[in-house]
This record gives sequence, C-alpha cells and structure tokens, in this order.
Amino acid sequence: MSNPMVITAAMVGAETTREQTPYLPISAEEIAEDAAKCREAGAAMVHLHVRTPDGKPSQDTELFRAAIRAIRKRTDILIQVSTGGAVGMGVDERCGGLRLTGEDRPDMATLTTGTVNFGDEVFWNPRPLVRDIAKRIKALGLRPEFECFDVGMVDEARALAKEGVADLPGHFDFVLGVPGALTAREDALDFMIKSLPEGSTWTVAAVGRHQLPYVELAAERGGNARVGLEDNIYVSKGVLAKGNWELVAEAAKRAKAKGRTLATPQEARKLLRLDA
Ligand code: KMH
Ligand code: ZN
Repeated sequence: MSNPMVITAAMVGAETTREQTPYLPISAEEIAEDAAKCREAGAAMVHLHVRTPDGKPSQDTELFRAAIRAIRKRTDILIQVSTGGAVGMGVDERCGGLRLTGEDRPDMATLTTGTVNFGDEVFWNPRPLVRDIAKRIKALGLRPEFECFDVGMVDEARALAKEGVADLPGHFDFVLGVPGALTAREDALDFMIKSLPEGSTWTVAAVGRHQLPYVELAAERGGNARVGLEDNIYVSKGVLAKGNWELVAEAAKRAKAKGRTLATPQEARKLLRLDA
C-alpha cells in the first residue's frame, strides 16, 4: 500500500527573529506567498503562528484570520494553528486561533501534552491546561496534533482519550532536540514510534541541524516530517534558507530519494483522519 509522506512547513514560530534571518515571513501576505511556494515544493500542511507587524509573537484571532484568508486565497495547503504560542502566554491567549469558525476555521490544531524545559525557559502545560485546550479543539470539530517533546507526552494522549477529551488513533509530532528536552537521537525516535497508540500516525520535527537528516529517518520508517524556519533557519551549514519553501524543497528531495511520494493536502486530510 502506498504511504505518501506528509510534509508540514512550520513557517513562523514564536522564537525565530528577523535578526536571525531576513527570510522569516511576518505579515499575512508574506506568510501566504511562502505557503504557496511550500505547497508547490511538496508540503501538504503549514503549522501556523502569527506575529504583530513589528514581529512580536502573537496568538491574536484577527491576525490568524488574516493569515488564514491570505493563505487560502493562494493555495489549498492545510492549515494547522498553534495553541502553544510563545512561552509565558496564558491559555486564552494561546487559543486565539480556535475562535475562528465557518470558512476561517483552521484544519487542525496542536496540543502539547506536558510541561517541558524549553531552553532556559519552561513551556508550561499542566494537566488541567492540556484538558482545557483539548476540549476547545474538540468543540471546534478539529483533530489535534499531539506535540510530544518527550515520551511521557505520548502516554498522556492515552489518558486524554480515556477521559473522552481526545480521540485515538491520533496524529503525533515528535519534537526532538529542544535544549532541555529529549535530544535528537535515532533510538529516541524509535522509542517514540514504538510507544504510539495502535494505528496512530506520526511526524518528526527535529530542531536545528537535525531537521533535514531526520526527514530521511522519517522517510525510511514510513513517517512524516516537519521542516521550516520555526525550528531551523539553515538549508546547509551556514547557508540561510531563502524561505520556508527552500527547506520544504530540500525535504521533498530527500524523501523522494528514499522512495517516498509526497501527500497532497487532500491525501493528508485522509491519512491524518482530519474528517473522522
Ligand atoms: N513556541 C513553543 C513554546 C506549538 O506550536 O504548539 C511552543 C510551540 C508548540 O511552538
Ligand atoms: Zn509551533
């Protein structure tokens, strides 16, 4: 059976700055232009954060609406909104993208299932907060992408399903290589995969220099991959990617070299059970 790879472009994030790379998209138009190029390069989905015009991380509903409308005007790529936002944001602020209904409703939303050190800071996700966000995602009729920075966060998805606030099998994103969290190691990836609830799908998002090599590891294992300026700004050692599209193009090349085809947004919708 064919198993096309879903490539997700994590385009903006909350931490990357214009000082680090001039190619970070910030306005709705910039995000949409890069998103359309990501789609052409082989991505099926974008993982979306938004920024204020001066580049500060935001989870403002109207900024999300503007970005989503601009993206959908140009391309059919799936849109997954972040509910993580930036470290230090409260739950209502983090859920700004979940207030969009009707034609502005996103296709998916992230759900981090535990607290984790995040560099020198703490990405705070106590159990009641995780349940609060899980319920909001479900109330909007969306499926979450479980963001797992460690293997206990995979197990927590089982607890959420038992409580009826999320459904399994689900889709998981293994975030590897955040300083203070699980490092990017092949055996760590294999343990995460082995820990998945039966029938679940997975993506790997490895940070920094690990990003592109982990596309190949994911391709070999039948998984999916996330690349983009949120997690890595270099397309090769010391060479800035000229946009998210360039990282997607490199990921697509590596996945194809491993014998994988790439999922279209329509195929990704089915593979990730977004309508189930
Ligand atoms: N910016 C990180 C603290 C998500 O998007 O759901 C959290 C994050 C996860 O990026
Ligand atoms: Zn994010």
